[in-house]
Amino acid sequence: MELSAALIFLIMNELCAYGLAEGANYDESKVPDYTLPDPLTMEDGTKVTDAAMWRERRRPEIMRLFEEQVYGKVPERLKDTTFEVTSTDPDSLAGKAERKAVSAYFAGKKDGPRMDILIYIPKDVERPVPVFVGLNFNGNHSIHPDTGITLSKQWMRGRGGGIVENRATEESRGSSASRWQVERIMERGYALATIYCGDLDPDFHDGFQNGVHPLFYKEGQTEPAPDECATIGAWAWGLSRAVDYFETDDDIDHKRVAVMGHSRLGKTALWAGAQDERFAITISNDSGCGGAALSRRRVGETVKRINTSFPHWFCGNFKKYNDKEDELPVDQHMLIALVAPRPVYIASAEEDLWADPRGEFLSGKHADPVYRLLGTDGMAADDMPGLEQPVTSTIGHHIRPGKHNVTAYDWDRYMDFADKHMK
Ligand code: GTR
Repeated sequence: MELSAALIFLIMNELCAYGLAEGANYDESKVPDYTLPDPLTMEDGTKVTDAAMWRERRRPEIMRLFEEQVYGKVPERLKDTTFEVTSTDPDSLAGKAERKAVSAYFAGKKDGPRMDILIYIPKDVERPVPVFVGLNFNGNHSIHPDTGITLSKQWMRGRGGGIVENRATEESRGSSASRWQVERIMERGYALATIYCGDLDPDFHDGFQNGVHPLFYKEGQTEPAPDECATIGAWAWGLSRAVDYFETDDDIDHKRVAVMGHSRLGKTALWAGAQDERFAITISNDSGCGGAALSRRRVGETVKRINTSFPHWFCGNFKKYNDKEDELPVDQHMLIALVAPRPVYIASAEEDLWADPRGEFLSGKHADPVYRLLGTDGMAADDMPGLEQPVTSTIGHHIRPGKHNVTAYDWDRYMDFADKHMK
């Protein structure tokens, strides 16, 4: 892609993130009639009648559909992967936390593909500590001004910079701090682990050469097959690799891991939580199209729009559903259902119309029958709640005032939810 085209692409996508895209529908009265696939009816028409049938037959069927048609298949962990704790500071954040930096070397070589996990562990809390894990957009050094965090050397998604040679600067330390609320998380007794998504796959389309994909290729393969994972799949794979690491770290409670993500990384958190049952809680912050929002509503961002703006996010087969949402064998309520019976939380923002807050709520609601079949309280709200009225049943929800973002309010609700369901 030429530099100028890349710039226009980035600017257009930023505008979309704020709900300004032209031609999108935001009018509830113009939502087309649609029929959702029933999570509790098998493809051959058989009804799912009990938990065993869900677990043994319907869940694997839905999983396969999401793998083949939406996000693409991912391999298991790579057998050569090694982890190294590269630094620790027992007294970071003015003595409130211990900071650890861990590298995962996916091919077992320091100069090969790797991801760096930044971990803060609160002091004076009994170990092992429950943890929130999430990918970040702008490098581990962006989540807090702490100068002990290594500045990422990876490609960065920049504002106004070139798409190829865009690197982090010292000034970008702490640039996303408001989205992470590190001190608040420490005060509430949770550890926080984060990884730059670009370590797994830089967020631009280069034909899947510069991320982890080449590690997955068979001999002679140069790009993913139409049913193999693209960028979101690779990101989600990385989150599971972080859990592999937690299983080796006595300070972290790998049975109490909450995965959280915002927007494109919220889509990723949902897909990670759906696939990997080691995530005890899955949290979607403003994940929108291809995340929590129902595709068939076509409100805000649509399947065609997302596949056009971000051709590298979903697997090749997903493009078949551009303007053909009704032909999808799944919709996003079934992604939520894959998380069942584990707690899941769907958060929206009032002004984030591009992500279709109502469609996000509805996928939680339409996953409720599966949660109930599995013996939980599902989603304890019949209609979409008003602003700042969190629902804390096994399918949790809130909508807050304001824009597409992660705020202290969002984090406080996630920690309330984790206190209730994970502590
Ligand atoms: C937008 C995109 C959304 C959402 C958002 C983000 O441009 O259309 O699907 O992922 O970016 O990740 O901030």
